[in-house]
Amino acid sequence: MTKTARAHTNIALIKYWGKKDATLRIPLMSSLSMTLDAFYTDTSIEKGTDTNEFYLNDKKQSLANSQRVFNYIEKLQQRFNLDKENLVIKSTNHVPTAAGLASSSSAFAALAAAFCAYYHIDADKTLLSRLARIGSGSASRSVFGGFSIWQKGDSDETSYAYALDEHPKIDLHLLAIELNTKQKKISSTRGMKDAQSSPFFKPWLARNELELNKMISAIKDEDFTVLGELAELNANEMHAINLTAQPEFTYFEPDTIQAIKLIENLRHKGIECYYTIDAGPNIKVLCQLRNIKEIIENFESEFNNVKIVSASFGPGVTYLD
Ligand code: 2P0
Repeated sequence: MTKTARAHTNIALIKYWGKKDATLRIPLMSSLSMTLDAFYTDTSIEKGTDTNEFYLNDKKQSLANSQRVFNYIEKLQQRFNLDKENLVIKSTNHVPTAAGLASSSSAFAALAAAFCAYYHIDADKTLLSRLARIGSGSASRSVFGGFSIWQKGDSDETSYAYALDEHPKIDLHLLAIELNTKQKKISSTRGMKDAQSSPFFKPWLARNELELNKMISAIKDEDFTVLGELAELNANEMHAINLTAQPEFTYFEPDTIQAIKLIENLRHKGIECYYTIDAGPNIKVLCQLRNIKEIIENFESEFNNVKIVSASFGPGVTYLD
């Protein structure tokens, strides 16, 4: 009996960048994201034999590369008082390498859902979000489509995502721009821990509720300008904190700055677009349908061999068998 689930990646417009409890992945702030149609992970679980096996994109993974997955599975087996058993887990990432998007959000949302299906656990979406959160914080939001909010809560029971609007009408598109394929040097888990040494971390945290509420209003009002300006500000706040951590670090590369300048120039020319940046050097452009073509042309003429993938709203978790 094989059970398969699909989850899409999400991009945070109000970022999660700090944990209150690292084991349970309880965040210090609430976050809000857009689930993306273009990028997803399919994960199946079936009964194993002598050992656990993990395949990623049809390639059997080493023990070391499988550890995070099976540590997570073991945690869930314990939580539901299930006997420890060997499983074969197969994941296919439909996240083009060109996207420069992390796949842990879709990966752990799909894995949590496949786990529940395999063990016949009747998990509602709130429980599914809590279970996905334990695998990777951002995965809690990928349980839902459209816009979702991960309310920080203060315990395993109260820290989960919910849907703000699964079928948004706002004209909002994301262009994932691959500028720099270098492996990131600092994992998100590490980066968000180190960022807390910045003198600006606490002031940023104090702004979380205000920024979240403003973003919710922008979405309800379908106000692309407010949404874009605030998403850009929030991303820059996160990166400013990294730059002021002790010791400082940054995910920016020279190409990142050049891309920021290009977006500023496009705005001066009247092409409205904004950027957001996660734990890596690549930029994601937020724009409206009518400007996609021109923005892509501008990036292609400024950067050699740039790869660009366009996305809009995707659905929440689905079960494939
Ligand atoms: C986010 N990021 O809200 C933020 C913004 C990256 C920058 O969540 O440690 O893989 O597994 O809970 O979810 C990426 O970090 O971190 C992330 P863990 P995760 O999307």
